[in-house]
Amino acid sequence: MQRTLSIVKPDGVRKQIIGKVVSMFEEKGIRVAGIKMLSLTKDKAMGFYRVHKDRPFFGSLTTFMSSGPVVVMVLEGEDVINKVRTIMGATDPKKADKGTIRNMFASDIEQNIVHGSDSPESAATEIPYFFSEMEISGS
Ligand code: FUP
Repeated sequence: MQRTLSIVKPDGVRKQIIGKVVSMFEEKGIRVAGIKMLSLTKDKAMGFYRVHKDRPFFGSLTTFMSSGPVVVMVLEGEDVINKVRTIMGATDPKKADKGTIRNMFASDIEQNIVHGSDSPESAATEIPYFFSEMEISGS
């Protein structure tokens, strides 16, 4: 059993598709083990995306991520990291497969609705960035 960190980004919350995103994960047998809404400060967004700190889009991305509330989730299941990334689709919605979250709902490469950890190592740092053990219900 594997865990990953997913986020419905501020554009997803503004578009009122929190439920749709969660459903698309649950319909594939993925379990929600932790979930909450919060607003990221610019600093907290910069900390979360620190691996991208030298990229040209870092300032704009962290301003966007702190522009409104987000929903952070711990998702659980077999091979959940890869499954979630398949359901999300490619980072750039123009390249995302049909029927993926980003294909259906995202407007551009920055405002792309959803985040999912890209590896077990990322999940291991991203989950505790938002959740204490007490806030995660193991299956
Ligand atoms: P992903 O794992 O699909 O979320 O993609 P990355 O880790 O490569 O990028 C993280 C976030 O940075 C993306 F979700 C959106 C943003 N980004 C941009 O704004 N512009 C880019 O060219 C690439 C990524």
